Formats: sequence, C-alpha cells, structure tokens
Amino acid sequence: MHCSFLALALVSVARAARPFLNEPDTGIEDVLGSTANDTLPPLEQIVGLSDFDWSARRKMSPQNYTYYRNGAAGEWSYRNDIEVFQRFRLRPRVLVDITKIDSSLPTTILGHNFSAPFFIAPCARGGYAHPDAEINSVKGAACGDILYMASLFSTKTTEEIYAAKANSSQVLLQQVYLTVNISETQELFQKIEKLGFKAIVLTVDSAADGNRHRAKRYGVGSADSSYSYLTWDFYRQLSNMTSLPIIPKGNQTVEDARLAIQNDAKAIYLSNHGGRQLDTTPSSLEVALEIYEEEPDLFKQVEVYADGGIRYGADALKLLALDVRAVGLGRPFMLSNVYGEEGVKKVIDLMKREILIDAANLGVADLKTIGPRYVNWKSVNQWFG
Ligand SMILES: Cc1cc2nc3c(=O)[nH]c(=O)nc-3n(C[C@H](O)[C@H](O)[C@H](O)COP(=O)(O)O)c2cc1C
Ligand SMILES: *[C@@H]1O[C@H](CO)[C@@H](O)[C@H](O)[C@H]1NC(C)=O
Ligand SMILES: *[C@@H]1O[C@H](CO)[C@@H](O)[C@H](O)[C@H]1NC(C)=O
Ligand SMILES: *[C@@H]1O[C@H](CO)[C@@H](O)[C@H](O)[C@H]1NC(C)=O
Ligand SMILES: *[C@@H]1O[C@H](CO)[C@@H](O)[C@H](O)[C@H]1NC(C)=O
Ligand SMILES: *[C@@H]1O[C@H](CO)[C@@H](O)[C@H](O)[C@H]1NC(C)=O
Ligand SMILES: *[C@@H]1O[C@H](CO)[C@@H](O)[C@H](O)[C@H]1NC(C)=O
Ligand SMILES: CC(=O)N[C@H]1CO[C@H](CO)[C@@H](O)[C@@H]1O
Repeated sequence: MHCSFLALALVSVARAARPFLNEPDTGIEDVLGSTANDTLPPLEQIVGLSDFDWSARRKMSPQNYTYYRNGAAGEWSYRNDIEVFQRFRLRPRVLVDITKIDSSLPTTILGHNFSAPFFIAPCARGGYAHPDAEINSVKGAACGDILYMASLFSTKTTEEIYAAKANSSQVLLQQVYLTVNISETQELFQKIEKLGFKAIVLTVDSAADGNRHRAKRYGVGSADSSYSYLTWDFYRQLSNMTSLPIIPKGNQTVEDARLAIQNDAKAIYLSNHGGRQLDTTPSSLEVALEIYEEEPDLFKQVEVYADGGIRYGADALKLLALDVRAVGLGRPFMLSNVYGEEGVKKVIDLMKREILIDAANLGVADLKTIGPRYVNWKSVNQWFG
C-alpha cells in the first residue's frame, strides 16, 4: 500500500517538474543565440513553426508579443491545445506506396479549391508584428494558394484587406463579432457580401470578455468588454440577412454541433479561440474526438474545420484523421509576420512539407483516405500525460 502511494506521489512530482514546451528545445538558442537582440535571424534559419515565437520575441515589444502569445487565466487550455497532440500516438503503416502523396494535398473548402487543407485563422491586430499587417497575410495566402479568414478587429480595414487580393479568384472569408444593434449587423453583412467575401465566420465562443491575466498585466487585453447576444433563433435570423453561408466558430460540444446542423449551418468550426477565452475548455482535437465517438456521420453532413495549437504536420494529420476537412493556424501566422509576407509564405511552405512527409512516413498513400485507424485514440484524459 505504502509503496503504491509513494509511487503515485513520485509520478505527480515528475509531472509537475516537466516544463511546458511552448518552444521545444531544438537547439535554436545554441545556433542563433548570438543574433543581436533587435535583429531577426535570416528566414532560411527558421526550421519549424515554433521558431517564429523566438524571432518575434526579439523584434516585437513585450506588450505586442504578449497580446499574440497570451491565453486565458492559468493558460491550461492554451497549453493543452499544444500538448494534446503528443498524448495520442500515431500508428504508422509500412511498405505502402506513398509516391503519389503530393497530388492529394489540395482540397476544397465550401466548394472553393485550395492547395492544402489548412488556412490562416482570423486574428486581430496584425499591425503589432508588421506595418503592412494583414496585407501580408492576404498576399502570402495567395502565393501559397491557401484560404485566409480576416478578423473583424484587424489593423487594416475590411476594404483594404479585400483590395489586397491577388486577383478576382482569390477566396477570402470574413470573421465577425456582433453587437446587439441589428441594423449595425445588417450593414456589416451587406458590406461583406458586396465586397465579395465568400462566407461569414461568426465567432460564438466569446459571449463575454476573455479572462486574460497575462495580457492584463501588460495592458493588452481584449478590445471587447460587452456581452454579446447569440442564440440559435438569432442565428437563423442572421442567416436570413445574407446569402453567404454563416459558419459558427467556437462550438465545443457534440450537442452544439448537432444544433448547428439542425439550424442549417453549412460548416462548423471547432475552436477554443486558441485558449484565449474560457480557460479549461477542450482543444478542438478532443471535441472532434467526442463528435467522432458520438456522431461520426456529422462529418459527412457538414464540413468541419478546427484550430488551436497546431504547430507540426503530424498535428494536422490527427485532425484530418477524424474527418476534419481543414485546420486553422493562428499564432504561427501572426508571429511569422515579423518577417512580412515572406514569413507568412514560410509558414505555408513548412506546413505543406511537414504534412506531406509526415503522411508519407505514416504510410498514407492518399491524404483523402486518412482515417482514425492511423492514430491510437486511447489516451489518459489529463492535462499532462
Ligand atoms: C493574436 C490573436 C488574435 C485573435 N483574434 C481573433 C479574432 O479577432 N476573432 C476570432 O474569431 N478569433 C481570434 N483569435 C483566435 C484564432 O482565430 C484561432 O482560433 C486561434 O489563434 C488558434 O490557435 P493557435 O493560435 O494556437 O493556432 C485570435 C488569436 C490570436 C492569437
Ligand atoms: C539580449 O538581451 C538579454 C536580456 O536583456 C541579454 O541577457 C542577452 O545577453 C542579450 N543578447 C545579445 C546577443 O545581445
Ligand atoms: C476546382 O478543381 C476542380 C478539379 O481540379 C476543377 O474541375 C474545378 O474547375 C476547380 N474549380 C474552380 C472554381 O477553380
Ligand atoms: C507595437 O504595435 C504598435 C501598434 O501597431 C506599433 O505602433 C509599434 O511599433 C509596435 N511595437 C513594436 C516594437 O513593434
Ligand atoms: C489568382 O490567385 C490565386 C491565389 O489565390 C492563384 O492560385 C491563381 O493562380 C491566380 N489566378 C490567376 C489567373 O492569376
Ligand atoms: C444602431 O446602428 C445604426 C447603424 O449603424 C445607428 O444608426 C444607430 O444609431 C444604432 N442604434 C443604437 C441604439 O446605437
Ligand atoms: C427567413 O426568411 C423566410 C423567407 O423570407 C421566412 O419565411 C422566415 O420566417 C425567416 N426566418 C427568420 C428566422 O427570420
Ligand atoms: C460551447 C459553445 O460555444 N456553444 C455555442 C455554439 O454556438 C451557438 C450559436 O451561436 C451558441 O449559442 C453556443 O453558445
């Protein structure tokens, strides 16, 4: 008896001692540590997405960096978003012909063609990293042929963002937060539709202000301090105000996913807002797993997107394995913008390459055929595993 208690106590000490790996140690400090503090290391030296954290901390003011980096309260959701992926081990198959994997990277999102199943998630205040702010994201997305979703709280105006499109065929979506003023909403929807955005992404996970301790310390909290009125009745009313699809972003339970379908949503977007809104909400991988276990057909009825903590190709593959159609990345794109458009493009190139080589090593011949059998979903449901 005594022994097993002791063993348990030791295990919990070991867990408590393990540091949280926001930036895993892959030698960046050893190789680039002598770079002058206010200088960016050359983009060629950036080998993975978390390296952009390291670069951005040198270039941005502590306040600006903290606005991007922060999570809500004790940041358990933020950490879990990143760490959840290592709790589920892959199940690679060997001796599979994977030589045609490249041709399976492109996908469609709401019927539009893109070169890869990931996109730039809507993020506010692009100007904190670069004077050209979101313009770099639009251009980078065009160059890499992926989807960009613009935030309502962007540094640049909706008009400026739309005007930066590469050509008339570049597809952009617009994220919105709503006020209680219906005529204001009506005007906003009309503007978005008139400009030519292809869908409205309605953030539903921020009914109230986010509880952001780290951000508050630096005086860079959320801009929005009011409560929002959001119900499914209202969602139907909103759908009547526009011909564009309205995609709820931030649903976090299978119950809400079912309700979304009953209310004719064309797509749903699983997200806990990058752990920035309500601490201890689940990661989108856990929500996708809940849906897969309780209602796998749901993935066939609507397109499901997911974001939060995706930093590697293998992370994306785990979500794709659960029939998620495309995954979003927030912070990596925001932080890479310290290098401007080139940084945004580098994130796209790194992700494309990692998705392809990881899928190939996993023995996936065609990304469209990846399924839950490629992952061991037995996991201990705890914050640190
Ligand atoms: C700096 C920053 C600003 C954000 N602004 C918004 C926003 O205006 N609207 C929104 O719906 N989500 C916003 N998000 C959440 C992102 O859309 C996305 O859900 C999240 O960043 C994904 O997690 P990741 O950063 O770990 O990739 C923001 C996230 C960050 C990091
Ligand atoms: C950068 O700044 C930190 C903290 O001020 C300091 O410890 C470090 O030596 C500096 N590095 C260089 C290369 O100047
Ligand atoms: C999307 O790609 C498909 C297949 O490659 C093609 O037939 C279709 O015309 C493309 N659609 C658009 C809008 O470009
Ligand atoms: C922080 O962001 C503000 C607002 O965009 C900008 O004026 C300022 O130059 C930024 N600071 C740094 C150090 O980049
Ligand atoms: C328009 O831009 C898209 C990127 O969004 C690119 O894939 C496409 O080739 C461009 N089309 C033309 C005709 O230049
Ligand atoms: C609601 O928005 C409309 C259009 O922007 C504005 O004219 C009106 O004054 C607003 N009403 C209130 C109560 O704020
Ligand atoms: C939406 O519009 C249709 C047709 O105009 C109408 O029948 C329906 O009641 C409206 N629904 C809501 C929720 O406003
Ligand atoms: C958990 C969660 O965010 N649920 C939301 C799903 O979307 C509906 C419609 O906007 C909201 O009412 C729920 O609160």
